[in-house]
Amino acid sequence: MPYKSFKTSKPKSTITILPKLGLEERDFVADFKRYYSHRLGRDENCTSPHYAYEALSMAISDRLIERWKKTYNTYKETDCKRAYYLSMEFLMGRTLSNAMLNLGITEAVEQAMYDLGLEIEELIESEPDAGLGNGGLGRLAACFIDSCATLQLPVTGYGLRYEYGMFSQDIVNGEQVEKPDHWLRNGNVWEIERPEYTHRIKFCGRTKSHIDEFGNKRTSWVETQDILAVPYDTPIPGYKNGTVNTLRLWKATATEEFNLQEFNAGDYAESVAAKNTAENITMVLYPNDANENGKALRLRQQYLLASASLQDVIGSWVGRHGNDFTEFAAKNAFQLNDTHPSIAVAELMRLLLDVHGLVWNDAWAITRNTMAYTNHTLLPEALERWSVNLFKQLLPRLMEIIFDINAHFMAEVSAHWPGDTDRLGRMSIIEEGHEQHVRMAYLAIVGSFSVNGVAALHSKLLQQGLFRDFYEFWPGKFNNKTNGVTPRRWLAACNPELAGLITENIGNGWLTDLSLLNKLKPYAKDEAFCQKWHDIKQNAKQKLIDYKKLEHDVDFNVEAIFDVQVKRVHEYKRQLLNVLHVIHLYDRIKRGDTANWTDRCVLIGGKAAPGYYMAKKIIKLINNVSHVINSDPDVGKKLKLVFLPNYRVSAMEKICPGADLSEQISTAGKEASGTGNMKFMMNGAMTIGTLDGANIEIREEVGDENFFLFGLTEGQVGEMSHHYDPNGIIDQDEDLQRVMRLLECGHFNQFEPGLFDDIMASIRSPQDPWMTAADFRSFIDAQKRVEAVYQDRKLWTKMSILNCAASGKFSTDRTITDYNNEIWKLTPVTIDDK
Ligand code: 26Q
Repeated sequence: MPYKSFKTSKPKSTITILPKLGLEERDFVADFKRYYSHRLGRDENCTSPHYAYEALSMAISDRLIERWKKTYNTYKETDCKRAYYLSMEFLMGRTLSNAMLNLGITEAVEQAMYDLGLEIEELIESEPDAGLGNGGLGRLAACFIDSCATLQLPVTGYGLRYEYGMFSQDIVNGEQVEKPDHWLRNGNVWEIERPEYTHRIKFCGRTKSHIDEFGNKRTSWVETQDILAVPYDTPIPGYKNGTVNTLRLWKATATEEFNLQEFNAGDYAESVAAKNTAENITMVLYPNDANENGKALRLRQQYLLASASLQDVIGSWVGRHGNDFTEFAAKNAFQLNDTHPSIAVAELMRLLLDVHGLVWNDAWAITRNTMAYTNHTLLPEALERWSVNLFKQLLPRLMEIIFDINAHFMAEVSAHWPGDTDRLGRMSIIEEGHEQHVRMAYLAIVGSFSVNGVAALHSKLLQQGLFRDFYEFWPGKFNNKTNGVTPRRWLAACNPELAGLITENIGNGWLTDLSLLNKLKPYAKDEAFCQKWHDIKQNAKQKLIDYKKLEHDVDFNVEAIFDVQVKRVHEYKRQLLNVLHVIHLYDRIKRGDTANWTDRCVLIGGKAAPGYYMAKKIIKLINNVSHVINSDPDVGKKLKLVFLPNYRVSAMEKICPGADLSEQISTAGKEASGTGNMKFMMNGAMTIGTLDGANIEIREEVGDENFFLFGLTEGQVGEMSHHYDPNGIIDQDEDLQRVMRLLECGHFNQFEPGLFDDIMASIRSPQDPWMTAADFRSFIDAQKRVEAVYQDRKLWTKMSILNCAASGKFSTDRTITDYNNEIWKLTPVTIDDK
């Protein structure tokens, strides 16, 4: 009977078949109104821009999710090779304007908000930064996933959903005060919780072995204390191409039975506390702080990321291929963002051996053919080491596997260099000593098919220094991938005026092929174009002043050179050298040595790790010097020094368009790459810098005549360290003597005696690894060359244009193309965006 069959057989679900959402002004007006009124329950009496921001974001998120689903299904159907970017940090910043730009709806949305009587700028500003990273390494991960989506590459970002991001920085009496950053307080409209993809993560317990039916030793990890990893997904749109990739961040939660066990034992309070311990794991982002090294909670975080992400990938593999892993390495690649997720090497072995029953050699071949490791530092003190005792207690099964990996590896080394026990000791993943430690970088190198540095010099120094033995063993494993930044956020979105002028003249191809900026070169000779360029730069400087006026009472002068150094505060980055220059200029003014003077505004911003004593002192010094200079009537508009509090992604978006001079003044050989240098260059700033990190490549691209070079080379630094005599240098240099005298007589700490003694001692120490005194003279001279050029406005503008024109190499589209061609080897997947 037709009637009956109609009632019993369920029709195929059509619940997700929807007409495509419109992208016109009226569509955004309608959707905005519905969300604002019916979802958020607000009306015209609500004055907070936050809800308007939410309503607009929900409307835009709908458009992302449509394309997201399509991308997801296309990847599944094509069964393409995939890559996964494993990172403890994704420093995403704000999402709204980036989503508008990449969907190509900026104009329609701006019109819609205008129609509604709303100020779009106000909505954009009410979004908190997603500050889930410390600095360069975290922001690089964010730029990378933008480029992967733009290049239509099937790449997923895996990270942690910290409840508290990078602390927010207040300056109180010139000192840094940290405030927790509860960025999720008002919810996050861009993420979707997916509890159905939760994974179980084991900790502690013990291991138990037996021999299986084939005579293989099998191990299980038992009596563990488990927690759950719940994924939250954020859509990552490509630039106008219909691709929307995924950033999947894990949140730790307690298991039900974990609580129940305690509860049954009659201790209710203990059970709630246990839940807390579990949820603590993803509570807070660790600041990049030597004092935080070796903390058990950090190791728990790292393991949670590695285990949850690998279980996720393997789970979906087994869903498609069953327990057949023969093609796994051909279809999957994991990029490890520094050693932070490198426990993944051992965890992949554990999953393949203990959970999926593979034998050692097969599991090891798969691991070694899927993992790739990126190093981001040359500072030996920054290399991660974990105490073997802590490891054994927290992750006993992983520790066993690492010992086994090391035993196999030591056998390989012995076979290659028979009898070379020194080398075995140097290369061992286990560092011997008073206490044994696991060297995570070595684990990462041994377990990967690719090891790269992040700029040409850095990669070369890794091969010749830190990883020399490994390079001799496996020269083919080592390669360079010079960093970049996404030109969508760092030019198109943050500097629409400059972007508009560029597009007007050379078309819009540069947005996805930044090398096309070289078409700007001939315009450096075009007077009308130069005038427009200059006006836009001056406007951006004025906007920066207006933005900062809110916080400062300093009288800025747009005609002055805007000299900017923004980055984490670290001795090797030498904010101190910058301050010495400022004190020198101040001293000249006070002495009346101001013939042919160039006005200058020096802006310095950045956070110090909470436990980094010297970095905090440097911040205090900057603020004290700033106070003295800015309130001295003799100085007037000739010189200003301002410390910009709470430097972060959204601050850089306002700062880089308005910078004339970019300070990249690290001690040569210490800055792996730098990426702020690239953002400034793209926005037409000139660089004053040492031959360090990517500065070298920036100078190569733009030409020596368009770069202000100073300082010792990496080789000279190494050479000089054996006989470094800062006091001799100071005695020989009248200017430096005067600067030191001002510092030493307490001119900048009149009511705080002794405050800067440690800073002065560091400059005068023959052991000063940063060699600040050594580069002083050369820095001052380079700054004089800066001033001479700045006084020739036409020449400066020409050089500014040429810097932007030569910045094409520093797009992450180029970087990711290199990662893909040389490491991942993925095929781009076109998403039908009709
Ligand atoms: C380590 C142990 C415990 C807690 C935190 C950490 C930790 C966290 C973050 C250690 C290092 C970092 C971040 C390092 C970083 O940002 N490095 C920078 O990476 C950039 C991208 O490659 C480079 O451009 C910079 O030169 C490099 O300093």
